Amino acid sequence: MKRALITGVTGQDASYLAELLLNKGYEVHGIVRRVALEDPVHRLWRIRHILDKITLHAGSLESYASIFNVVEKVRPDECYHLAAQSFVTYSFEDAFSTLNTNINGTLFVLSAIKEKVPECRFYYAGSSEMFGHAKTTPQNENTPFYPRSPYGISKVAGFDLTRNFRESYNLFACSGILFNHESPRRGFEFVTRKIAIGAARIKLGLDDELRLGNLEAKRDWGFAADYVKAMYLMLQQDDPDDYVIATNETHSVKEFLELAFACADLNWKDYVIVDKQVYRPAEVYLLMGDYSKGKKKLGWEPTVRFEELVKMMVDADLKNGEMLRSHT
Ligand code: F7E
Repeated sequence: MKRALITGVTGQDASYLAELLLNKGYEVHGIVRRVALEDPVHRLWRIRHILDKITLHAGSLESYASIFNVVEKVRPDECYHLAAQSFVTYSFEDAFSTLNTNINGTLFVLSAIKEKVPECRFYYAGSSEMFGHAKTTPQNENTPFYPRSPYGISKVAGFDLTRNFRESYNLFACSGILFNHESPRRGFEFVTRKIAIGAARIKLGLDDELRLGNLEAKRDWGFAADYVKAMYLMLQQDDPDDYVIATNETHSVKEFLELAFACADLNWKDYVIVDKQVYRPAEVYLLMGDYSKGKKKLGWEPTVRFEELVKMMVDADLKNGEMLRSHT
């Protein structure tokens, strides 16, 4: 039985990945912060349904010792490093902790693997935010990086560390450059979920407005459950490599908004307030990924497109009245 270790196991991607690996017969282990273990109702909701099938270990990306101990104990065959401070807006507010957690955390995981289980296959969660202010569209594996936030900068550093460990120590280390990927399990602070919940709350009479930032930004949005399949596939190849995972479509925040509100039979113009306070100090205006390498080498393709994704998210939140009533 293969053993997988997932960092950031309480997150959206990890919840889908853990399900996928369990279905494939893996023994699944996850690293969580102790605070999450102490507050399972709020922090473990995405993995509640599989808690009896996976093993959780307390650890922190801020402590090499804690990561080292878990890696030594679990001795994984595959490690999926998904943990990070992943909210771009917050990375402007606290660049120090974002850089510290994301860069050192990645270095700690890579170093522990190199020391204890050098044969372990390693996946790094890269991001389209590394392309940032890209000079060409669509972006592929050869597009130069131009990050526009501390988060993007931290992800470029993690990408470089991953490649460097592959080249220096022969680790089977891969990076997925994943474009935005969403689902009904998306965190509440990201724009897609904020819109889906906003539309549902307005529909249920719980709110009468929704404050958003830049509606003109364009993103390549896919479905998270599709994207974790690509992570898994990267670690099953003969050789380690880096891949762009995307849908090759781009849509503005405004398009998402229009469609989401229409799914709730609402007109967004009646409720949305554009608030300059929500704008970022430096914006990424346009992202669209060319996933042809992933398609050719991994046989990967997205199965859920934009319209279906928006509808899936709004429908899920409309059905979730109880959670919405407690969400402020
Ligand atoms: O913003 C605009 C905002 O926070 C998308 C993370 O998973 O994907 C995600 O990063 C766009 C931006 O995601 C609001 O200015 C307008 O242009 O949903 P987001 P993100 O920054 O693209 C990448 C691939 C990652 O790796 C990240 O970890 O929407 N926007 N109004 C807003 N964004 C937010 N959050 N809230 C608003 O009210």
